[in-house]
Amino acid sequence: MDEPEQPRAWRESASRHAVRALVVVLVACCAACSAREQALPRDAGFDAVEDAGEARDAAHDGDVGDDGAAPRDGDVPADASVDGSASDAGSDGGAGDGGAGDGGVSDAGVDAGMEELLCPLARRVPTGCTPALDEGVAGLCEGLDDDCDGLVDEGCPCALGEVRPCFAGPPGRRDVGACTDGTQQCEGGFEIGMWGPCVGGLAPAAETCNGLDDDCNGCADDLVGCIPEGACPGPDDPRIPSGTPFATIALRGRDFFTGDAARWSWMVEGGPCDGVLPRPSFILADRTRETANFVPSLSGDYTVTLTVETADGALFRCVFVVHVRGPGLRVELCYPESTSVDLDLFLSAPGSTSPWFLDPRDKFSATPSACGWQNCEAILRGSMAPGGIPYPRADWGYASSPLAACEGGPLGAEWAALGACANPRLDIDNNLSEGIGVAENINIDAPRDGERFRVMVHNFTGLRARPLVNVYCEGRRVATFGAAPDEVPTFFASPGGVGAMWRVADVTTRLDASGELSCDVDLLRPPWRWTGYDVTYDDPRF
Ligand SMILES: [Ca+2]
Ligand SMILES: [Ca+2]
Ligand SMILES: [Ca+2]
Ligand SMILES: [Ca+2]
Repeated sequence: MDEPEQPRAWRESASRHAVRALVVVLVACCAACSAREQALPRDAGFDAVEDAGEARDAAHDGDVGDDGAAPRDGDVPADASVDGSASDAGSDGGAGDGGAGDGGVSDAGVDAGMEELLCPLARRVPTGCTPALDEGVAGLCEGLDDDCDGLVDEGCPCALGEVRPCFAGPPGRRDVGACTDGTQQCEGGFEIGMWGPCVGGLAPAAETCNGLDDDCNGCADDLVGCIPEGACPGPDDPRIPSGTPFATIALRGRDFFTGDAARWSWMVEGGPCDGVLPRPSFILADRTRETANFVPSLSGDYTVTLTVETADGALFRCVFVVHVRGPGLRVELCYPESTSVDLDLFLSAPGSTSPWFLDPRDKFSATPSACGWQNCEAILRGSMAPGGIPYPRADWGYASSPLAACEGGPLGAEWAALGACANPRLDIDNNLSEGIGVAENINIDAPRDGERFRVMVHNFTGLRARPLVNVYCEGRRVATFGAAPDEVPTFFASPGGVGAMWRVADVTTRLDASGELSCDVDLLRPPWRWTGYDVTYDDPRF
């Protein structure tokens, strides 16, 4: 539901004629200092990048301005007052602000004088904001912030742990310009959860001179005097690289900036495990060079920021999202205590209901019917009883994947010695010797239709830990369990027995007629209960 555009005459006022002179002065000034107008100001230095980042963060936090762009702070140069942000608020009618409320009469006059020049009314994209409402009551539970109050799907019920796409800006601006979806997860602890904040992706942000429509109003670089020295990519731009875990992704600055560069700077932000792990889940090499090399270890969305300090001291900035997609089903575990506590991830064989341990008193007697450290890594370890039969490799009838799917990982040399990547496989093992502070994951590159897998996390070392589990289906995160505020409350092992087990969820894979994979994920509750996680101590049951 788009609000009607206000007629131009509506904004005319007596004072407008007085400020027209000011507009002329501003335009003249801007033409005379083009370098400063073409990008963020020199004196702001790289701090301006931080400010811009904060503005974008603010948009993610739901603090959406009247026109849907992130709010500006005091460091933004004077010319910002005539860019698309304030101006299109007036013409859109804003998000219910009546159109003339912000900035006062003289601002409105300046904006009105410039806006048609910078972004003609016919091209401006309406915000699509509805009047304030409860989106749950209204049944508007579609991943959009319909009423532009900064909350996506407030009041809408969901299944705890579910993750889905969302857009953190005004609905009309979705997929316009730089704008692209992020994700939100269902939180709340009870049987019926509520949608959490929409994070990642790109919401409308302050317009900068970079060839891209940053505030997603329909006009790129609607700034006075802007002549961009490059072109940042929108979400579907073929210049945005994509990739798979462990493959090196080249981030080429020259694909985006063509002017004279004094300094290059790259920054990458990862997914939920990067908020938990003591070190990044990716490598970013050559981060101050024209071409940086980025090696992710996990699937998911990574937000990349390129900042170029131009030869004349201005800043040119691009922000875009790189999608890293490992195929099939991927389950990953990460936890903040990963440098001092050894948790292990297990995935049951399709349809299995076997107890997780052969001997209820032996925490190293994991069942051979589940995939874990004992039978799913490149090198197999342990035996089913002290001095007994070694574990055979988990073989659930899947073909192996080409070596390229795993040889870039921490156990790449071991997989290379085997000649292929097994399925299922545990390709990153967090342990307290060779793998400290990393995520742990189990992959099945080509699961079949209708298979059900149970995910379990084992704490055998005793100390308390706060595990977080992500489920990816064809490279898209579809569920996250154990993230704040829904952390596993008590997860420490007793000294004897098999320790603590968290039965996280059952994942059922679905293949449609075209072979496209989807996954149903069902959170597991304790038997006969509707709340809490299914955590046991010294109980090996499935
Ligand atoms: Ca809302
Ligand atoms: Ca909604
Ligand atoms: Ca714009
Ligand atoms: Ca721009």
